[in-house]
Amino acid sequence: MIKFADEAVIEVSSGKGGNGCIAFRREKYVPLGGPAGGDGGRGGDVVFQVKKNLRTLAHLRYKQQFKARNGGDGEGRNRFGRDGEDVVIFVPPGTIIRDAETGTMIREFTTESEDERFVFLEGGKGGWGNVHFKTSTNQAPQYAHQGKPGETRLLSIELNIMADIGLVGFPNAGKSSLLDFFTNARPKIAPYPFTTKIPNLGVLHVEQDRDIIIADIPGIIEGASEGAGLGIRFLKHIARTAGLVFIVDASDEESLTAYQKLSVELANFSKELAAKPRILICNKLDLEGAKERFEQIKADNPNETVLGMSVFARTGMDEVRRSIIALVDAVDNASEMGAKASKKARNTNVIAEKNAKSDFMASRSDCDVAEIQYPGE
Ligand SMILES: Nc1nc2c(ncn2[C@@H]2O[C@H](COP(=O)(O)OP(=O)(O)OP(=O)(O)O)[C@@H](O)[C@H]2O)c(=O)[nH]1
Ligand SMILES: [Mg+2]
Repeated sequence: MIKFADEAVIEVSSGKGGNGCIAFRREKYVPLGGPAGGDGGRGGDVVFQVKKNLRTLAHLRYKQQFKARNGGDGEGRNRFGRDGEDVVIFVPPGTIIRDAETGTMIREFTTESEDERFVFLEGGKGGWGNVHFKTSTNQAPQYAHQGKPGETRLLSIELNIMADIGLVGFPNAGKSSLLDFFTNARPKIAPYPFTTKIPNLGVLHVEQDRDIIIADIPGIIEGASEGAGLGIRFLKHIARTAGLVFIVDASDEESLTAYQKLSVELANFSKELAAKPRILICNKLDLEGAKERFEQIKADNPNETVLGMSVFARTGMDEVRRSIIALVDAVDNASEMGAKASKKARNTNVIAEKNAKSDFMASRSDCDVAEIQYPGE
């Protein structure tokens, strides 16, 4: 499976507790009012919470400092200070939090449950106001406690990213072109087969807090399951995607049989992979004869979702985008309805597979294997 480590280093601080107050009652007809200084409020906590639609740590790379609010100071007339607001940091399932200095693991989020709140740093306690210090010998205490300070820690956050969608097609069909169009990845694209030699990952940004990761793998050819071409060893890297997008080059006569041939190779490799939900895209509709072949392929595959596009002419792209999102949504909804579809397995396996040996496991430090370029980097 394609995965690579996404990383971010962030500084988090809990809030300082508010100071206790020194005050006395000053009221008409109460000649010697006692102490009336209220307590300081608690500082805010540093809290981590899983958000399952988040797929990368990009949001932690834009903002790197997270501070909870300080508690308010106590006031006269026994009024307590306000509690400081917590800072909540959202992370995708599969995130691992470590102490940046020692590397010690603090927490891993293995499930998709969004209910779990992990309070990492508690805010400082508020100080007592002078009302607490009244004794029989000291009726007018002139002191109160300071609030306790908050804490600041440097954390390194890691995530192994896995693809939601795998692209499958013969060489030269336009898989990398599709990745280039829809995502932030900039794979090599060239008019000859086997341009892509190692998998590429890209992030399709759907909406705030919602990303879909697309994996572009090297082209498959007939006989791949017996070792032809680059072989199908790359297919294992899309084994846990939600769905597959098949792409055929409709300008080529071979496209009429490409889908069936690809399906056979896939099924020979893994029944599970072959059973994944899929859509079929006929690309290069700008070229001669392509539209006719597209119609033919649609007619030949009445049970499949068959779409046409031209990455060059930018036609059909909106529908392709919608269908890719719908493919992931369908699997997510199925898993939410208790069907235990693959998404859950994908995410719970993030950690389990972290140490699994993979010839294409990569980290951002060897990004030529699998790279996410963040806009603006
Ligand atoms: N005319 C036309 N050419 C296209 C279109 N989409 C991609 N191409 C071209 O087709 C060639 C192959 O595109 P790639 O995206 O590299 O194809 P690929 O499927 O990634 O190929 P491999 O990596 O070799 O498996 C490139 O020269 C592209 O510019 C299209 O819509 N119309
Ligand atoms: Mg390619």
